[in-house]
Amino acid sequence: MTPLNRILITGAAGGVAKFLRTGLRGRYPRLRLSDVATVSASVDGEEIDQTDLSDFAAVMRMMDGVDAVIHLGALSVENNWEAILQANIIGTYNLFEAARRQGVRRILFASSNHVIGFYDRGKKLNPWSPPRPDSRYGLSKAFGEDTGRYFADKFGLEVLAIRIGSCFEKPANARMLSTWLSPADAVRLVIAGLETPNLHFDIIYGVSDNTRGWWDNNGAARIGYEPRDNAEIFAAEILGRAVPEDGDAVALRLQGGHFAAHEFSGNPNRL
Ligand code: 15L
Repeated sequence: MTPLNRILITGAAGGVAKFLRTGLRGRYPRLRLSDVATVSASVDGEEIDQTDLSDFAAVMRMMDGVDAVIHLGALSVENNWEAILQANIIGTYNLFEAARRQGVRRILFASSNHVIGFYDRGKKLNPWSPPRPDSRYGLSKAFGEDTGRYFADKFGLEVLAIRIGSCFEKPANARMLSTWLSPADAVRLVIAGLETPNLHFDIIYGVSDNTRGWWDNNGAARIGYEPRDNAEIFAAEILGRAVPEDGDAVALRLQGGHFAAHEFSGNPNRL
């Protein structure tokens, strides 16, 4: 594989991008950091770009000279349809289309566990379990995964969809003892995704090696991702709290937690 010169990170002002920006610094000659919001000043090798992903001409300019993309740019929680449509649906399509036209080789698409958020917590899922989106946000991430598969099959882009669990400094509640992706594992995962030699289209879970994990992530080995962290070191502290996780019966039952419970109506028995 020819060396990667310029990597583009969209959504560069967000939390996950901040972990990656630090973790990837110095590994590739150039990191182009793009967001619709202001991204803080660059250090050597970093290029700052401000692009609204729903503006195709701007996305084409952003993509110029890029070898691989880490596509984090999106609304990262539930929102109204119009907002999700512009940022996550049209924005993602524009990103793939501009990448194809500009000859980008590889895209890592930041998907989310909310693609499968309507499954019960006990259910062991693999990446090919049928989607059960728990929100308009989760639905947009399912669209992004399918968009990646389409561009891989049709045009030969190399695409990895990473279904991120909960990527934060520490797990915040009992649910995240299962879904946590540590910042260091996020960096390991992205490096593996960028550098694995044989990729057509794949989906893997972006999760650490959590004792209470819900997902079969054996496919991670295919791309050389070996998580080293485990949320269990936080279990005693979190489970010892008076309320280890807040939420109603639907939130506490389903993998998607609050995202699944938000706007839920009717009888939970139908699930
Ligand atoms: C996500 O997809 C969100 O972007 C993030 O804010 C968290 O809520 C995470 O999922 C999660 O499920 O914990």
